[in-house]
Amino acid sequence: METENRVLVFDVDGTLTGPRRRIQEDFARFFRAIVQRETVYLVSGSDMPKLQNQLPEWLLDGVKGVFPCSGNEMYENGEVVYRHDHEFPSELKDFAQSLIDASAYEERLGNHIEKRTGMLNISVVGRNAGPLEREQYSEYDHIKHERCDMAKKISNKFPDYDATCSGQISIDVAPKGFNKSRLFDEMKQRHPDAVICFFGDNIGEEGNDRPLATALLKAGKPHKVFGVRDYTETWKILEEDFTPDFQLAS
Ligand code: M1P
Repeated sequence: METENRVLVFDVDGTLTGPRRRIQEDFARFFRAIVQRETVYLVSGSDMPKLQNQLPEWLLDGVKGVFPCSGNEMYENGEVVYRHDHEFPSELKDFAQSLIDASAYEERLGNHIEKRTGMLNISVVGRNAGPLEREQYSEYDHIKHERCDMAKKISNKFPDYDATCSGQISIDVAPKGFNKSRLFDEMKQRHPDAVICFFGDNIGEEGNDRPLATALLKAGKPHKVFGVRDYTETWKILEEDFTPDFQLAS
């Protein structure tokens, strides 16, 4: 299969970078060749300012398109192509706040409910947490499963919304369908005959990469989904399987 007949879509946090961390220099150097050779798109729960902190300009401008806010925004060559926003009911925000208030986790660092295009990001420790505070909350969450419990409560109480516990410290909430699966239609329109290869670290049941992974696997084409643990695994797969003469198995 010709390389121009495949499209590579990458999640960012946990797939190309550490959670909310800048891309590693050595991986960025390697990844540059992929961006130059392949048709590459990025998708992230984060908004554009966060992505600009994590990724160099050449990468954001060099890929075919960037889909921040779980695909509720699209950028091409640094310009906005679309924004699909949503007005969230105050009952939902109040309920999220009540869950935050009820948490036994003591440290609260501010910015607990962040409005992004078409989604809310909710965090008990708060988005102002630095790397150490993130690690500490993440350890607590691994033991208590607090985020997934909160996500289930939100989804149960507001059945028109999905709550996913991806990332390290937060939950994303969006109306049903306002998720990364939006990319599937966009890719089909732009590259109708291409095989789409998606790399994400959160393809599990509650993960925010799941809707796109499911859409691809249901489509009946030889699309590929690569669930990765971190960027080093993404790197390994790209090195091993995406050499210039790599043939996608059908
Ligand atoms: O891309 C995964 C997640 O990355 C961040 O999560 P956290 O801050 O919890 O590590 C957020 O941008 C989140 O929206 C996103 O889904």
